[in-house]
Amino acid sequence: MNEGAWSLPSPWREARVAVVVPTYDEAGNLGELTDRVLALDLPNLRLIIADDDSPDGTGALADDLAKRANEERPDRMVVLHRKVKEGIGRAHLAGMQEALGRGDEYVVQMDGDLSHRPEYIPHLLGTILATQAGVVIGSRYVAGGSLSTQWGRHRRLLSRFAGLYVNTILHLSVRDPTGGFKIWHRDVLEAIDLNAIRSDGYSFQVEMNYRCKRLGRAIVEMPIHFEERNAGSSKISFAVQLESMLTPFALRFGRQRPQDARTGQDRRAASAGRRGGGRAARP
Ligand SMILES: Nc1nc2c(ncn2[C@@H]2O[C@H](COP(=O)(O)OP(=O)(O)OP(=O)(O)O)[C@@H](O)[C@H]2O)c(=O)[nH]1
Ligand SMILES: [Mg+2]
Repeated sequence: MNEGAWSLPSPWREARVAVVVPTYDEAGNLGELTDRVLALDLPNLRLIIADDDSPDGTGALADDLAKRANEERPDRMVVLHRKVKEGIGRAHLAGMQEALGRGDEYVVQMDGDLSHRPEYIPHLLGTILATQAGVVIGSRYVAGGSLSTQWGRHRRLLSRFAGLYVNTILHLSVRDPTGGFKIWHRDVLEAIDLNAIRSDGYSFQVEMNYRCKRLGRAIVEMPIHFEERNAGSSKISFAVQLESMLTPFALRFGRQRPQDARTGQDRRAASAGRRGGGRAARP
């Protein structure tokens, strides 16, 4: 068993949880990550790796690890081999769709560089089960949360600014809206219409929070300690940063998708009902 990780009581520990990890050149981290995730006391956990044909051989390594894991239980570890590097958002979407297709009830998303401690996964699951939130975010910026001491002043400021920027435009009221360690209820992922997500890169995190809030589902934050990446290097490019700057505007002021328009109509009908003139008044 995984030292330092929670054991949840039954029936929570038997929940069907998929852990989706997008990887691009994470060969130096994947072995340890897989060991730590599969050592958790969650017997129905499935690990899904979404690799974009990493030049360092992460995909082949993942296949070897999966072969071993699946001797214990079939499909305990699934590897998606994607042909081109399309961004972390697209890789997450592929992993989420795989999880939904396999009937998993909760979907965790985490990075493959060990910045996100796998031992928090039972905490995330316990929190979503206890609160019935749509999504629980492992947050660096709520009380009890913390950042690696290796993060310099510039990086801390940038991260804080990004959070402020996103909250100002989208009114999310989330302390860590750009955080990437989360757990979702499958019903929210089904309601969101994953095919309509516009983000390719890191703005995926923000867009998903926004969609969740538009559905009227709660976003809950749980404190985590965020580590510096273990091995390898960051994949954040200028194009990805630009997308992160523009996406909040596109979400807030861009053309609404049919799903959002419906939500808007429902809201208008409900407020007309409250004023007494509508036919949508509820008992
Ligand atoms: N499949 C896939 N994974 C990606 C892509 N871009 C990033 N990733 C993975 O997404 C996760 C987060 O990427 P990082 O480069 O660590 O980004 P970050 O954590 O914001 O940056 P650092 O703090 O510098 O590590 C890692 O597991 C990456 O391997 C991509 O285009 N495709
Ligand atoms: Mg990272």
